[in-house]
Amino acid sequence: MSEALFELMKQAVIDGDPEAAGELSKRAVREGINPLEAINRGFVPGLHLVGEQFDQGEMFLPDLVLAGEAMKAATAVLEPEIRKSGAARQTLGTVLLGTVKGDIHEIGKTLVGTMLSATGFEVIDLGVDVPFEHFAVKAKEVGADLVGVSALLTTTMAGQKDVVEALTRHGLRPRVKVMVGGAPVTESWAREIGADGYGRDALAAVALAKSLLGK
Ligand code: B12
Repeated sequence: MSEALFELMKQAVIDGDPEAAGELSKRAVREGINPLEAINRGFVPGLHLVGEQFDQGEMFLPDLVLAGEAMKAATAVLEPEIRKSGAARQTLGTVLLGTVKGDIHEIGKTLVGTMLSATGFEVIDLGVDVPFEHFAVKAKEVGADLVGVSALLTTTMAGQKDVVEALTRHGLRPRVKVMVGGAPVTESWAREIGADGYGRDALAAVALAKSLLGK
């Protein structure tokens, strides 16, 4: 039964229909469907399809924008549910999160933040288009244990390296750990830039954060 709902969710993103995406999310909550599963198996496949079609010149920027709006309408309903389900209440550590300078993709980064806080981390989200130095200044200010850096564009990935370097310049490495993620990012890229780890998705990010902080 959830399969049919997941298919409607995918279609709502493809159609760029925030209203339908919001309604379908509410329906998922009513029907007791796991909110992360609704995101990952319902809405995200729609975004992947839109991304592919955009890449192939079959969809255009307005389609991408509307797909993003539909996804945000869905996460506005589902992310609070994920947070509610967070059982752990002790703080596992402080995580500073942001998308690198020049990059305004926020959906994946925000989802990672939601999952981390549902697990028991204190999450400080710096938002998108964050200057490299700002990661370091803030990490010092809040006493972050871990910095998570998101990049969705091949052109902005290099900014993750700049963040690692800024943290080093501020004398925060290796005490403050760094994890990176985003669609074009890989394990080998993480190693190459001297980050401590790479997370493929929000669940992997939680596992990685726990292991980096020895939890
Ligand atoms: C929605 C979207 C947009 C929306 C973003 C809306 C928003 N508020 O975030 C808008 C319309 C703004 C947009 C703009 C652009 N976009 Co865009 N966009 C997408 C799209 C379709 C989906 C991204 C998304 O939200 N995915 C869903 C989330 C859940 O997945 P995710 O982001 O990958 O995050 C997961 C993991 O990567 C990981 N993760 C993410 N961050 C982190 C961080 C850490 C620390 C860890 C551990 C893990 C982690 O966990 C997340 C959760 O599971 C992708 C296609 C794609 N398949 O990725 C293109 C895509 C990323 N965009 C692309 C492009 C080209 C652009 C533009 C340059 C288009 C243009 N000509 O203007 C602009 C760039 C603007 C800018 N300066 O940033 C290209 C990038 C190509 C490339 N190789 O660089 C893609 C791949 C589309 C394509 N196939 O061509 N985009």
